[in-house]
Amino acid sequence: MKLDQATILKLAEYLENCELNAQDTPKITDDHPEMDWEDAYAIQDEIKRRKIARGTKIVGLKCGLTSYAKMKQMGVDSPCFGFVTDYGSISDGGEVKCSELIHPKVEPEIAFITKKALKGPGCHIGAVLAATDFVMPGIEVIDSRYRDFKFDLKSVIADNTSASRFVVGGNAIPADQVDLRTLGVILEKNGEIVGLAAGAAVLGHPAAAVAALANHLGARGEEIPAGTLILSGGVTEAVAVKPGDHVNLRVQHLGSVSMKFI
Ligand code: OOG
Ligand code: MG
Repeated sequence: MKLDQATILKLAEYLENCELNAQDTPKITDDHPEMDWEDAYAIQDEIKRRKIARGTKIVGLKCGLTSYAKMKQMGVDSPCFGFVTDYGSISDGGEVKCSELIHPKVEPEIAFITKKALKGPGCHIGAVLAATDFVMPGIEVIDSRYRDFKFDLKSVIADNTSASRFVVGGNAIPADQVDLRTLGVILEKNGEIVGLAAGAAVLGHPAAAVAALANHLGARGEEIPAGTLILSGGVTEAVAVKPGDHVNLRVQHLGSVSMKFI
């Protein structure tokens, strides 16, 4: 760790307030270039602690920057991990208030729900599939607190990987009943196709993203508990949305899920 505890607490409070007040900021590494990976996750952990202390429930975990399309769009070269909250959970077909957000974008994702705990190191696709209860389609709304979505990996990890809102729905299908690599994914905005891909866009197999999360947590002495919702990461580039937009995601065999922006 390169930052002292007081700086970690201060940056967590600052970034969380940016989220809660829908206020953007230059990336935090501009003022703290010495920040390391441990500092970045320590800031994210402190944001989580603040939320829990205020009564917020953590309702799932997320993998980010797991597809080449996303890494290329954001100019980074490795995945990151974060969490999603109760107030971020939107019902299928539900509304997202843009006034609460800075510059929202949507991403099509495959969501996993576990039935057994997963713990790294050495977690692999097979272990993930064996521990998965079912998979579902999900749309994640990301809303980086950084001005114009300009960040580096450490800044975005500290900012809970741009997590904001999400919806899951459609059909809950056991993971062994579909080939998650060839699963077709179609993202539509206002009836037009804005993203097209197959599951393999996520690290060759979406379960590899969940394995990477388990290995990341394992290195910190933590695990993915049974019954956890995990967003495995945007399959295509993220697409900007504004009030009035309607977004629908269709995933082969898994049905569809949608949200409206007001
Ligand atoms: C970081 C979050 C990325 C995903 O699915 O790739 C993410 C960002 O692009 O702002 O959630
Ligand atoms: Mg995402």
